[in-house]
Amino acid sequence: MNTIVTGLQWGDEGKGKIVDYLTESADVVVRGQGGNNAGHTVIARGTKYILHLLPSGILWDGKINIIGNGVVVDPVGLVAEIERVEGQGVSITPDKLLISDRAHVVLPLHKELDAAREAALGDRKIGTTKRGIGPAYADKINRNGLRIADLLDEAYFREMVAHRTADANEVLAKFGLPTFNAEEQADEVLAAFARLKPHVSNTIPVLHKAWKAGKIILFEGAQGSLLDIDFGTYPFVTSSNTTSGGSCTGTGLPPTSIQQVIGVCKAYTTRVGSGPFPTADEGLSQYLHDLGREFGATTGRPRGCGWLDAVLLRHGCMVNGATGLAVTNLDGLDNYATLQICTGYDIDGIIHELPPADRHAWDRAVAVYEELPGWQQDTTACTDFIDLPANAKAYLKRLSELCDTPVKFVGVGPDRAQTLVV
Ligand code: 2SA
Ligand code: GDP
Ligand code: MG
Repeated sequence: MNTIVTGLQWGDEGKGKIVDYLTESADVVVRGQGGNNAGHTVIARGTKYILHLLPSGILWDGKINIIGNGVVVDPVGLVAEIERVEGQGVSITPDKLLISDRAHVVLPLHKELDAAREAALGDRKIGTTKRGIGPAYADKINRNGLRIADLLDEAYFREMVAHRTADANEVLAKFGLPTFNAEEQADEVLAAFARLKPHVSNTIPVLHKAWKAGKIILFEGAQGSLLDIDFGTYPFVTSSNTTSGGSCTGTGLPPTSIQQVIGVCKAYTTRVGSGPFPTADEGLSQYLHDLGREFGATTGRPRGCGWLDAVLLRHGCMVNGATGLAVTNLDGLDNYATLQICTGYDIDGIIHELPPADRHAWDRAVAVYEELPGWQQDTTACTDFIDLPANAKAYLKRLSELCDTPVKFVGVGPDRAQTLVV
């Protein structure tokens, strides 16, 4: 079955781990949105890999990994990532990694504009990863972006970078920030592109051929549903459609090619960056940070942590059309005597089962909780769903009921092997 793996919260649900796990029985893994803002962690055979632009199927031999048209690619960042992952013993050859010639390019100036805008916003900042994602997508929509195909024509690329740099320099000068030299910028990107060029092609027919031949395709989502530009906690979102629809527009494969959507969520909730977070809990954050968990895989920022929020999951399952759930990090709750699940938001005395659109309503939303008993047992050594403590199974059952979607996988540790099939 061709399957979309998508995040149901604010990113970092463990999508990388689930994609890596499912890759064993897949042929092709494709990313359709986001850029190197993503940080997908995979731990396999004792080695930890952090992937930003490389699809998480890259760790398996004999699989095709595709960076689709909907992704924004920072050529300099991607080359650094390839070199780092190759240094960990993974081969990255042109038959194993394909890059769409329609993907947009993140230029060094996009990163600078991202940082400048965040600084200008002050305490209203989005809390971006400063990887230039917003400005690159803004250029795409504004129809003055550069695509990977444009890098194949060096003279044209240089000319366009000169135009784009002149515009960006006006903005940077206004903020009193250092401006860019167009030639140096083009040189840097073109030098990186020399390493990437053998991987570039029209990836649409490659995907269609695989589909028609009955090969198994996995769509790897980045970020999460509440960071979606349309369905998230706008304006505290990323700049792409992170939900399942983005997998089609971002790859060129149509909805009719997909049979399954796995929504990934943690057994609790995390968020990094600014914006509302009704179930945030200082005690749970401290507890998980003390265990060395929940630090950003791209920036190292500590993630805020809180109780499971069924309002988010309900919305996420709905807009993604989730056919099943992968609940990760169940082991993070192993030591708690009592657990809370948020079943609704109280906004001005009215209970809401779905997230509001009004950004000020979010600020007034008070989580309404249901209490469940913890299991207070180590689950990390469980190798079968059946062996989970009864209270852990009851917690998963309640989670599933609240968002009307069956649990298909459970994570009890970060390693590939710590994945239970229900
Ligand atoms: P951006 O950089 O423009 O996409 O930021 C906009 C918002 O999207 C959030 N965002 C993320 N949230 C969670 N994880 C992400 N990836 C990294 C990770 C994050 C890190 O895997 O840990 O290392 O800090 C990610 N990427 C974007 C971001 O926090 C803003 O709220
Ligand atoms: P992604 O962006 O959705 O791929 O998730 P990240 O890799 O950014 O963050 C998820 C974090 O949780 C990483 O540190 C993973 O290694 C870790 N992780 C994933 N699943 C599990 C699990 O079931 N248990 C534990 N303890 N850690 C997990
Ligand atoms: Mg992540």
